Amino acid sequence: MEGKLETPFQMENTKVWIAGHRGLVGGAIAKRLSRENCTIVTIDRDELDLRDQVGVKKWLEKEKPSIIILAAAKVGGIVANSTQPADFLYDNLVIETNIIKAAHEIEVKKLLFLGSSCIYPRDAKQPMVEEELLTGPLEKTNESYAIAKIAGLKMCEAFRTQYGCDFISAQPTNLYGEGDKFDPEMGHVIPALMVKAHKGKLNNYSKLNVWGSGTPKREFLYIHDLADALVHLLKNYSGKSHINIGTGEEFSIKQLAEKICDVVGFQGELVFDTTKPDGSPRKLVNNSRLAELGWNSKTSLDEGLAKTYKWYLDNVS
Ligand code: GFB
Repeated sequence: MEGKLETPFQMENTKVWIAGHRGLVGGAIAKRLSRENCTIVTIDRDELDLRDQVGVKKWLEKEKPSIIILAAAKVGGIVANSTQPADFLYDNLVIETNIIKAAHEIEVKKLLFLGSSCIYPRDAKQPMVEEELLTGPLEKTNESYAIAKIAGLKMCEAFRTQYGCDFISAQPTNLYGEGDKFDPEMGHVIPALMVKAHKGKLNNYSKLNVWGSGTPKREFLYIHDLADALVHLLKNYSGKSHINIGTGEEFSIKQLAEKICDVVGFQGELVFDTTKPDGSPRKLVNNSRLAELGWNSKTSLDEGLAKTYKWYLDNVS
């Protein structure tokens, strides 16, 4: 396979910058990297705004990490994406542009850019192989986010082609887990439904409001599986193509809502609010390339949901 390394890339004694360490993805990567013999560097948002080009360059020139994991992004669920398209496009484009360009200038050894399965066309053939990129129109509800992520992965490709930089990109499916944003309006479906079901249980509500028709299908990847896959990619891959990361399993939103009610212990009825958008009908990725590199996901949705709810109870509710 193109890009598969015969000798693994050495992470031992390297300095790794996790851009976005406070987020769902960045937090899980920090935890996973604590098992590698490397030094992690981070900087908080109030000390460095990643949209500030000069500030990013100065910080990188001072720290000189040899690896960058670009997990910083403006993210949110379907309503956040469709109501704030300017912020999703601008913030994400400028963050990735600043970091990727400066990474080249300070000659980092390796950079890993995080994208999302929403880069693929709305009606892409399922499960979506990497070559489905740019073969058709995008899903409208997250077009801005997708365009920014496509630009980021193309930037990694372009810096590799023109300057020989070892920049790779990963496109994970819908993520969830400890450290997520449990916001019922702006969050993704799992944390949003968990909060709603939890409040419903506490208040003895008879109904749970589920957005859309309940028929769209999604592939959900547990955040600690993602972090493990990213470290695997860093060590074993150095190619031009982006790489999908998923579980190979999809569930309808109705099935997901039922599972969340079970985990939470909410016994009311599901009510589907079709005034809210469904988004893409399906977003299942083909994981063959990642499997060829030797990685498969481990955590079932049931297990991941139980761990996530426990974390929510201990840390948020
Ligand atoms: O997770 P989600 O917001 O994002 O929604 P997308 C997934 C599905 O769950 C949609 C339904 O069909 C929603 O209508 N849903 C049901 C809900 N109830 C709820 C609820 O209470 N909250 C939310 N949020 N959804 C995202 C993109 O799309 O995919 C992101 O917006 C990112 O940018 C991510 O790319 C991977 O899967 O539709």
